[in-house]
Amino acid sequence: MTTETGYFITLEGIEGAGKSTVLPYLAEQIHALGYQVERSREPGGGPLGEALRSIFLDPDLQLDVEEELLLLYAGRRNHLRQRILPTLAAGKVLLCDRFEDSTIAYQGGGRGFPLSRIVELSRWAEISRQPDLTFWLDLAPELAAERIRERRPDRLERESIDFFRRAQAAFAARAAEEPQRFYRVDASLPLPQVEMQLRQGLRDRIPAINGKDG
Ligand code: T5A
Repeated sequence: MTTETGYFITLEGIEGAGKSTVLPYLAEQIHALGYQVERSREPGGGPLGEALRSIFLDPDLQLDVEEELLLLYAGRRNHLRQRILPTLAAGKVLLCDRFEDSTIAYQGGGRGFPLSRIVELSRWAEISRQPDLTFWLDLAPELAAERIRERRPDRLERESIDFFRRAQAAFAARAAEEPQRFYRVDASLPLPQVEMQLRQGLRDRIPAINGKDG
């Protein structure tokens, strides 16, 4: 590796936007730029987060938003300390399916929890590192719901279409506030065109190393 610190790259968007589908492609493209890549996800990623993920998504549990936030931030702190920061310090790319923008979209936008209190909790949990690049897979909630119609819904997927409209609006607001970090991808297009946009975003935002150009 020629870089001293790696890159933290996240994928965001509402359910069904295509994050899990494109993650392996994106990892390949990052590798082609000359980086070692580790994939991760939230909820999950670290040992504690993975254990909490099944609780968080359990459709048989009734959690209020405060309980959701406490689970998310316990897992996120552990993920950051034990996985994200060591990976970046080793000069690698950490590619993560969702991170804190999802909390702002779902618990903030979707559930209406005050943003200032999420920020306070994030500071308290010492979430000191934000992504360098965030691909926002932008897809209308109606189209996204259509794509995941067949599967058994987890706890969040049981929410109303209005919940996902509010989450979508929160992602759009984040992307507008931080254009230098966010890269919007039109996720309504066929997969090859979605992949083309991701490849372009990487080329625009992440320098190739070791003489490779992706
Ligand atoms: N959550 C998470 C919070 O509330 N707060 C937080 O802070 C965090 C971190 C995570 C849940 O937790 C919530 C958000 C979520 O509700 P999850 O299982 O990880 O749960 O859920 P998602 O990340 O949303 O995963 P999904 O599988 O639901 O969505 P994806 O990964 O975006 O979509 P994907 O890739 O599975 O694709 C869905 C379908 O669409 C097809 C795929 O083949 C698949 O069938 N598809 C396309 N079809 C046509 N054209 C394309 N371009 C397509 N791309 C994919």
